[in-house]
Amino acid sequence: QSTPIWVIPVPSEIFVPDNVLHHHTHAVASNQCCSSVVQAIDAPVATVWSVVRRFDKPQAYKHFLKSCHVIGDGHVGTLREVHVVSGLPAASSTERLEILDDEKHVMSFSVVGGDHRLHNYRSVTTLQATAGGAGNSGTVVVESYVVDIPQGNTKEETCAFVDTIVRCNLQSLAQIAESLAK
Ligand code: A9S
Repeated sequence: QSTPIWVIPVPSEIFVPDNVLHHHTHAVASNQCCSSVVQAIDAPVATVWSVVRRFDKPQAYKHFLKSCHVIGDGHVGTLREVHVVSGLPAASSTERLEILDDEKHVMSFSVVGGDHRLHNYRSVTTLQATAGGAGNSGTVVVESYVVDIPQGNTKEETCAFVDTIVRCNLQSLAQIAESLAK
């Protein structure tokens, strides 16, 4: 049995207030890995949040997903089953809403099943207001995750795979929020 160690994967150059940082502090066992992706967006927090909070519609900005079916009322504990576009080593994923905080702008989900290799995946996404370009208000999104390292893969391979997906998702989120804010 391995004892989990606590990991804060957010780079220290990014200022994250303590009440937000504690959401990004994960218990990570030796068979798991943990990392984060940070994305600046030139749109107000409210605009970015309007996209992120839709647990029922992740395919709005996650282009690797082609459909989503929700079981539940949108509160914590709601499940969704997403289907994946072809070309990935996955077909579907069943995910549980863990946190949806409309005041603090924190959302979290965990993977509870499905046909893929990312077992026990859990991610947390937080939004913070910043001074954006030209005096407009902007947003910094931090998304951190922890996941089991699949059999036959290294920690580095696993993090590289997941970081790529999360980075694509957050770049797409930025594009959508920035066009909504125009
Ligand atoms: O959906 C997310 O926010 C993040 C990730 C890493 C999702 C990964 C994924 O849905 C695939 C895109 C299908 C890739 C899962 C759960 C497994 C994969 O292999």
